[in-house]
Amino acid sequence: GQAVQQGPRGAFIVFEGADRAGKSTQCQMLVEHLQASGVNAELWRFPDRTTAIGKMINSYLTSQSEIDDAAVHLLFSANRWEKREELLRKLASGTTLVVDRYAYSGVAFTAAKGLPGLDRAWCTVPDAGLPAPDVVFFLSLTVEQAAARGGYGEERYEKADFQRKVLDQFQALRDSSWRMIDASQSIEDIQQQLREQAAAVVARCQRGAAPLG
Ligand code: T5A
Ligand code: NA
Repeated sequence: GQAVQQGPRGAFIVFEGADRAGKSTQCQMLVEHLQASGVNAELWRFPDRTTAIGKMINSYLTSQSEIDDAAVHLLFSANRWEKREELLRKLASGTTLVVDRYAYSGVAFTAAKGLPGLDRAWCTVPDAGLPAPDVVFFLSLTVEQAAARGGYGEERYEKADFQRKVLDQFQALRDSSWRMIDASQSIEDIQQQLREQAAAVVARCQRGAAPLG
């Protein structure tokens, strides 16, 4: 159904960045800070591994299953589409959503594979029409800095060569909603900058930003 907006809407805040940049750490801290400041806020993440589609994605990422590259790309996108209505409803009802990864990751990771036919243009099509975030905090960290942080984990895309290609793809996706954050700083320094920038976005939405959808 169509989301009906009564009061001011919540802010739609997305975190992006390569693996190990500290997205989940910062998202968690930001949501707790917003809640403590009296802002109605929720933490979301993509992939949402709890749905039926999300379980297929999880099994792919942990190499328990093989899925065709185009097909898994569409599953990542479908995983966002299946949450679209709830996302719009929450925002319309005044809840601010802090979202750990979104469609930019979807495009960057598949396009980084460099497969014939699956170029960036093809990769962006399935996500066209999803709500656009108010702001994207891009946590910027080089592959070398990520490696110094203890390296990558065991999941499918966590390899240095591939991560370099992902970072190149992200560069090409950057738009006016992006705020670049130097993720090599301390956790506390990054969080401080995020709190200031997020507060401005939340205030802008409270003053009456246009509804999303
Ligand atoms: N994917 C995702 C697609 O292919 N298509 C899609 O459409 C989407 C949405 C899973 C994979 O799916 C791909 C991208 C991914 O490869 P995920 O579940 O978000 O995505 O990945 P995770 O493995 O959970 O998270 P990341 O590896 O991306 O790590 P984070 O969240 O960036 O980093 P975080 O916070 O877990 O921190 C990593 C480590 O660094 C330390 C932390 O303590 C932790 O040990 N750390 C710091 N150390 C020093 N200084 C700092 N400032 C630090 N901040 C954190
Ligand atoms: Na994460």
